[in-house]
This record gives sequence, C-alpha cells and structure tokens, in this order.
Amino acid sequence: MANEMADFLAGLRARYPAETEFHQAVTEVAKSVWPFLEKNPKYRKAKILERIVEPERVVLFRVTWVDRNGEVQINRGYRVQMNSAIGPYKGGLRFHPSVTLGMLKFLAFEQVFKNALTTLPMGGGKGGSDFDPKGKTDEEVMWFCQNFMMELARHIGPDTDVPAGDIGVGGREIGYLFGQYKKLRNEFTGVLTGKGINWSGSRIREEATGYGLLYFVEEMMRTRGNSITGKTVVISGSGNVAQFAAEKAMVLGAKVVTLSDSDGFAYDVRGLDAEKLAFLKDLKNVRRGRIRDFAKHFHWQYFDKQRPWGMKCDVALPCATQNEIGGRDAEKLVRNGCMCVGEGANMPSSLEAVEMFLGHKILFGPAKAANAGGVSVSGLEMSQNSQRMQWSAEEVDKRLRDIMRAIHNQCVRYGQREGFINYVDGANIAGFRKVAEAMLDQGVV
Ligand code: NDP
Ligand code: 2IT
Repeated sequence: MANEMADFLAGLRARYPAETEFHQAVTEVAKSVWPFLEKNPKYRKAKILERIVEPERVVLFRVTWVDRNGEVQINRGYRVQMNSAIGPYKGGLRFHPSVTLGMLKFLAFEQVFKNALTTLPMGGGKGGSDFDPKGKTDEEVMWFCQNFMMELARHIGPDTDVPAGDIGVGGREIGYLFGQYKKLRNEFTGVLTGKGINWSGSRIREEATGYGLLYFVEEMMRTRGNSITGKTVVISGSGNVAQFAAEKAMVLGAKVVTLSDSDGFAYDVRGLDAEKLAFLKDLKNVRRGRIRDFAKHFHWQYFDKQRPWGMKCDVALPCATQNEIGGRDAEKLVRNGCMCVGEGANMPSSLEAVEMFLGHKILFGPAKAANAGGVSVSGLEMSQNSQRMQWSAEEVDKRLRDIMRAIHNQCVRYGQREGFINYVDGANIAGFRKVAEAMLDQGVV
C-alpha cells in the first residue's frame, strides 16, 4: 500500500513539479483515503483518485487594463474547473500577487471535498489573478474586474460555474464583476455569490465563514464536554473570515487576544470588544488600513513581521492564508496548552503542523470541514436566486448551524478512532466517498 501511494504521489510531482501547494493538499487527502480505497477496490479499479487530481478544465487568460497613470498593465487570470460530479463548479476567486496555477489547483482540489461535505449539490472550482488590489484606487479595481470578467464570462454561468470571493475579493470586487457579467450577457442571474443584499445576495453570506467556523469549533469542544465560553482565542488575519470569527467568538463569551495581517500581529491580554471590532471593520473594509494602525489606536502590543502562534491560548483560529502555521509554530501552540485549532483559512497548517496536532490528539478541525460555512451559504444564495426569494437572517443562520453540525457528524462517522476523532481523516473520507460514488455512477467521463 505504502509503495503504491508513494508511486502515485511521485507521479503527480513529476507531472507538475512546480505545484508544491497542490502536492501538499493531495498528499494529505491520499494519506487519509488510501486505507479506504484498499477496502473498496471499486474506487481503485475506476481510478477515482487518479481522475480526481486532474482538473476537468483549466482556463488561463491574459487580463490587460490601463492604470490611473495611463500605463498599460498585464495580469494573468485563471479558472480551475476541478470537478463537477455532484454539481456545477463552485468556489472563490483570489486576487493576490502570489497567485499561480499551482496555488489555485490546491484550492480547487480542497474545494471539491469541502463542497461535498456541505450536503449541498456543488462541484469544486477556484480562480483568480496575480492582480494586487492593495494600493489601487476603486476605479483601478473596477477596471481590472471588468477586464477580468470580459474573458471569464465565457466560461461561467449559474448552472455551469459560480465563482465567489476569497483573499482580495470581497463585496466591492463581486459588485464590479457582477455588473460586467450582466452587461455582457444581458442576464440578471445568480452567476456569482457574495452579492450585495439589495441585488439578490444572501443574508449572512458575509458572516458565514467566520460564524460557521465557530459553530464547528463549538461542536468539537462539545465532544469533550467543553465549550468556547471563557476561552482565550488567538486569531490570525483581519479580513472577512477573521472579522466574523472574532465577532462570533466574542458573542459566545470567548476572549480574542490577537489579530494580524501580512505585516505583523496585534496583541492585548484584555481582548477585543464590540467598539474595537467596529473600528477594525471600518479600518480594513473601508479605509483599507493596516493592523499596526489598529494596534496604535488602541495601544495593543504590535509585533512586526511575526505571527501570533507564540501567544498563550486555549483555541487557535488561523484565518489568513496557507501554511501560516509551521511545525515549530504548532509545537509552541501545543506546549502552551492550546486544546483546539479550527482552520478558517485554507490549508493554514503545514503537513508537519497537522502531524503535531494529531499526534497530541488536540481537537483539530481541518479547513475543508471547519471553514465550509462560507461556501455553504453561497449554496444557499444559489437556492434563493433560483427561487427568486430572499430568506431572513434567522433562516439562513439556522441552516448554516444545521449544515455545520451535519459536517461535524460526517467527520465523526468516518474519523472516529479509539478515544479520539481524527477530523482530517473524517473530512477527507466523507468528502471523497460522496464525489467518488457520483463519479462511478456517471461513468468514465
Ligand atoms: P481577506 O482578503 O478578506 O483577508 C485576508 C487576510 O489574510 C488579511 O488580513 C491579509 O493580510 C491576510 N493575508 C493574506 N495573505 C497573506 C499572506 N500571504 N501572509 C500573511 N497574511 C496574509 O480574505 P478572507 O478573509 O476571505 O480569506 C482568508 C482565508 O480564508 C483564505 O485562506 C481563504 O481562502 C479562506 N476562506 C475564505 C472564505 C470566504 O468566504 N471569504 C471561505 C473559506 C475560506 P493583508 O491585508 O496584509 O494581505
Ligand atoms: O474557500 C472557500 O470556500 C471560499 N472562498 C468560498 C467559496 C464560495 O463559493 O463561496
């Protein structure tokens, strides 16, 4: 078994030598599902794993636009349509200078399993560009979005592929992208999610990833007769996911002592409160400032160029980006008594960090389960768009809670080990099984 899996992974690395994040994501899934494959030879025979790692389609295109100084700018645009076995491709768009095809393949691959766990009929995809929205004017962002959509529009649609936000793509960008799609197609459809509430968006979509993360963390804590109330929480990031994770953690009676961005992190032992959170949202979403400005304003300690994992906490919620917790960071967390890690970001823990958490049997909620609340409410936005209805915040929030509980149940079902729930195995096997069954039913396509 070990040899066969090693050969499979070596083949992948040889085919796509530069795509290190993609190798990492596939390695984690392969380790979890291999024993399951051995027990179910039908999946091996149909080469499901070999098929699932190859995108059904990749679109790569040039995006040209003119900046505020009249200079011509060139960016690369992508959409990875990974798997449509259980529904139309669904997944976010990332605008960040670090974006490469390999990064988007890792994200699209993760999305396939995550979406399968949500209980909703959505396939997996991801896209984006190496465009950097930081330091750009609103007009420049609009010009870029319009030119990006000029090409993307040919490849997406409400029954084909439904993009949403991710790093660098929030309400502002979704608005510009939607406006351009509508103009090109002369169609008002649910082709994107994360839309504004006045133009057919869903209530609670903005909050969904962060809120869902906390609902999942509460489910994990409950398995040990514990709760997040009264706990000290370390959060990384200060964007969409971090803001609403912090908000829900506070509502549930936890103390949030850190926030960060790519420059550094802010810390205060007394923790966040409603006034500081309101300031943070305005700073990050409207004024587009930095976390050091937040620290300065409220006299929090600021740690330049550092990550928050050395601070003592009960619960850690990485909500910024991939591989932000390395093996040594994980060791610090465990040594300081951290009992639970919930991944708000996608693949924030390196393979070494995951091993460390599992080895110490702390509660570890992997991204594809723990942060699935965002895409779940995106799925609910698609349902509302098809019905031409908008549900109340209470209705959407209740469905989100139910979905996060259902995801937790699937993790327990497939990840229960003696005296310990391995949520990594649970999420990977449950997600894989659903997609694999659909692929078997639909033949070799
Ligand atoms: P935002 O763009 O709103 O915020 C991103 C945050 O992470 C910012 O604070 C940003 O800091 C920080 N960050 C980004 N890149 C890096 C980096 N390379 N190193 C250090 N910090 C970084 O994005 P989201 O909050 O939407 O996304 C955060 C994570 O959550 C991502 O991994 C995303 O894939 C994942 N996710 C998002 C969902 C959603 O619905 N939005 C759903 C599920 C997962 P700075 O401003 O300095 O760049
Ligand atoms: O990683 C993710 O799940 C997202 N960025 C959200 C995707 C979506 O379609 O809402």
